Amino acid sequence: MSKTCVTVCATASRLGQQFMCCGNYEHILVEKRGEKKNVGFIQLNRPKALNALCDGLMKEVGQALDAFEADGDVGAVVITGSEKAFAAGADIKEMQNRTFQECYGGNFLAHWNRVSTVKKPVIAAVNGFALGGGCELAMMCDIIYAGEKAQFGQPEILLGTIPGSGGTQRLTRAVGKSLAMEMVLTGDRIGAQEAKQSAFELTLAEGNRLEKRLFHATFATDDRKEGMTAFVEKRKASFQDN
Ligand code: CO8
Repeated sequence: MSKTCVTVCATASRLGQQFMCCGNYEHILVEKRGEKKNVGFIQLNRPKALNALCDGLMKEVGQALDAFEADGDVGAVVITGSEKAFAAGADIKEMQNRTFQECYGGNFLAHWNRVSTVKKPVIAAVNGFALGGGCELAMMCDIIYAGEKAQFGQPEILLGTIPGSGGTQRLTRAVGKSLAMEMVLTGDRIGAQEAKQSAFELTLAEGNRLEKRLFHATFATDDRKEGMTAFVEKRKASFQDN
């Protein structure tokens, strides 16, 4: 199965709209769909935070994936968000006051990549914002179906940090080094059409581990703290290069 094949598809919005509430989850909606109930369906459901990925949400996604992986009736899994946001990134408010020691010592994000280890095909149905960890979550899936209004981006630089779960690695393989560097260094977003045009297939190497440690290292800087605090306080960040 190829990684990060981007397909522009109007069905993404339909997938995002037609769900029923079930399961004992706080941050996601989970059900089995399709005529034969053989599609595992996970909808990120933190609408007020544009589906920002908090630790609890990612734990629940892992639990739902474990259940679908173990369910012999399920042949594939779909992960989606809302019309406005697939996910606007890792939860900045949750990360704002974390220290380097907490991130590094606790191996922050270690369990967040369960999606990439699922043996069954996982499809991301993306509409709206897929930013930071949201873009990374989509890229962990085997296939991305992107609605016309999907926007992919790695805006971590604007918060004084860097991608932490594959943004510098999978994005490079998905859209090529030049565009990936432009996106990571500017925080600029691309739409579904541009993502599709730029997408090509490459294998994933072991840059992810290094990236995670560098992500942790940004928590040792004042600028990372300032970037996230400025976001929460709704003001422009004043970076000091520290
Ligand atoms: N974390 C926490 N809350 C968020 C986030 C976020 N990432 N994004 C949006 N929200 C909240 C806002 O704070 C706001 O809440 P409130 O109403 O309480 O103030 C609410 O969602 C709505 O947001 P906005 O008012 O800002 O909505 P707009 O339509 O004006 O703007 C944007 C939408 C452009 C998406 C804007 O919200 C934004 O820029 N969000 C931040 C995007 C971002 O920087 N993402 C990267 C985060 S860092 C990261 O992802 C590190 C990755 C680590 C690995 C993860 C592995 C899976």
